[in-house]
Amino acid sequence: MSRRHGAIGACLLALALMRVCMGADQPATSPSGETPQQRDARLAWWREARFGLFMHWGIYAIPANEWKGLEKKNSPPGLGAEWIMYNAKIPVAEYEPLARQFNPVKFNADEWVHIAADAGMKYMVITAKHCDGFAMFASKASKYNIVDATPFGRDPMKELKAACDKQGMRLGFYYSHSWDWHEPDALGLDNTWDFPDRAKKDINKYLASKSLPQVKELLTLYKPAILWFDVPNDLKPEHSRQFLDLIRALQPDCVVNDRIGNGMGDYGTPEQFIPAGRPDSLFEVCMTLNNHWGYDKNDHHWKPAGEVIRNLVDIVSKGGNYLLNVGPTAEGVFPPEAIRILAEVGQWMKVNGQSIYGTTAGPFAALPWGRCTAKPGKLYLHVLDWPADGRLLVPGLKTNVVQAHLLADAQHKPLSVTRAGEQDVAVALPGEPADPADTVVVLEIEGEPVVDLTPVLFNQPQYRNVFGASAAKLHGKTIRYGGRNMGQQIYDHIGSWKDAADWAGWDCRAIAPGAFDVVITCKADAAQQGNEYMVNIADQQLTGQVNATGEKSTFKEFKVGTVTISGPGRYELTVKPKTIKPGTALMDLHAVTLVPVRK
Ligand code: FHN
Repeated sequence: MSRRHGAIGACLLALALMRVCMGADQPATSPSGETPQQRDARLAWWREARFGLFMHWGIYAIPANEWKGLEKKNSPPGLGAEWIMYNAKIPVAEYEPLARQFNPVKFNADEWVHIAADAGMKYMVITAKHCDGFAMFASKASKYNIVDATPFGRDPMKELKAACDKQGMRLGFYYSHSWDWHEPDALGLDNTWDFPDRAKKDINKYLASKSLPQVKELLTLYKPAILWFDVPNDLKPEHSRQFLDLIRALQPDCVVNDRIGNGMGDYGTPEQFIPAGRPDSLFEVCMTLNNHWGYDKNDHHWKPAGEVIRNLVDIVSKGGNYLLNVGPTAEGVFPPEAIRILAEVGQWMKVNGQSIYGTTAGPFAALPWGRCTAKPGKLYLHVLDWPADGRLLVPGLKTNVVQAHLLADAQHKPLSVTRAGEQDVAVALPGEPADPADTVVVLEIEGEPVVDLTPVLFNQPQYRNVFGASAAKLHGKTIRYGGRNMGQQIYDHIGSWKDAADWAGWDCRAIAPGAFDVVITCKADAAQQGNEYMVNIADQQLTGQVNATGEKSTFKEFKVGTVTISGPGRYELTVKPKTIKPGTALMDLHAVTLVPVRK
């Protein structure tokens, strides 16, 4: 495979992944001709569910991201185990024999469903066919499947469906409808080591002979609640339409993700990151429990249960779902660490589930101590950073609070609630949190929450008042809000700030006098070193100099100085360039943080 092919592949991948992983293909109008009411009814269970299990399982679990003894250095970060065929450019003739070794005798569908249910998950999505082309179900369309090509000979999708129905769990299938490294005519990020001549490839042939027939089989044999397609590049609108028409004909209520392509899905799928702001359409964040989708025998970077709970709360507080992934082993079991962590998450969900299921995004802008989810007449305050002084300020809540209690307290012993001025409420909390990961305070309120969304400056030293790029008002011709990149360190930012007249601003409200250290989080390359900017608030001005922050995507924090807010009131925080060296942009600014100075 020539260097040129490699380069094309790599940028194709980056582009395709960037688009889908940003959840870019958001549906404008309902592509299935449904009325908004019909669509809402069809998606109601999915919006209520909020938390699901993703499983990447296939014959790639056998090499477990090692090939010929070499741990395969992953091409794109985190895309390893299920990508071993692509990353190691394994010929079909060498990869297919893995099927003859695949015999997951320890597979127990009831157990898998029980682990998910016990973790508080309401639906499961499993890889029926990943990009390696191997079907994990009884497919007549291709003999390259688990029933016909393995010693196992059983159909795990049939068994999972039965177990899900028994335990009231919804089952969905991941299906790679565009990419297939086993097939000579598949496109997308294709197999160029067995089938180098791209010009000869006819995607319609692959779709008609394998992809569409297998999706039809999945719909007919297992009646899935969800079809979770993956990177749709090279699929034209008429292709996505073919899949959608098939689904609407055979499983009208099936929920479909945006990666069906061409704006024909029901929801966006940000991958491995949580949107900073609140997307204005349905979304589901998919994320690995360690660093890999498929089983990787060397990956022990497990997210602790507390991190999983906080991710879930962060996502649900923005109106999203969380699809958390596990890669089962070739024997057919979940890694023990995954089972342990999911059980711990389940403990929290057993106490706090009502603050997740069927909730909507909370009404508040920024809450330095945590997040908020809502139901009619109730606000669930998720306290992730317990106030050392026991005073939980609920900023901008104008609505009358009827009662407050800890969700974990079965007696619902009332907590003392005081109104701090017309706009704010304070709840007196006990000394210690019930759960350090997240302790939920329930506020029962009169009617719909009415909230002043102007961020409030918290004076309690433990809280940081973060004014993020996604919330800034941008002024000028060149200044832009920038997305994210696929990497572990993910930062959104204000960038391409070339015009010294351009500036960024945030409104805020102080409820008491106080001093704050001003810290900016930014990234800059060597050329930007020396650019200068001014931070203004409350008639005070600080001048800062831009420092280079190292290689490509390193964001760093810099203290610019200290400001003093003399008293309650509304203020505007601004960042304006002072000098921008010719041919450069000021910097990439992720956030300005006002940190209360400890007295
Ligand atoms: O390449 C795949 C990857 O293997 C995995 O399936 C993820 C899950 O969302 N999707 C693609 C990368 O975006």
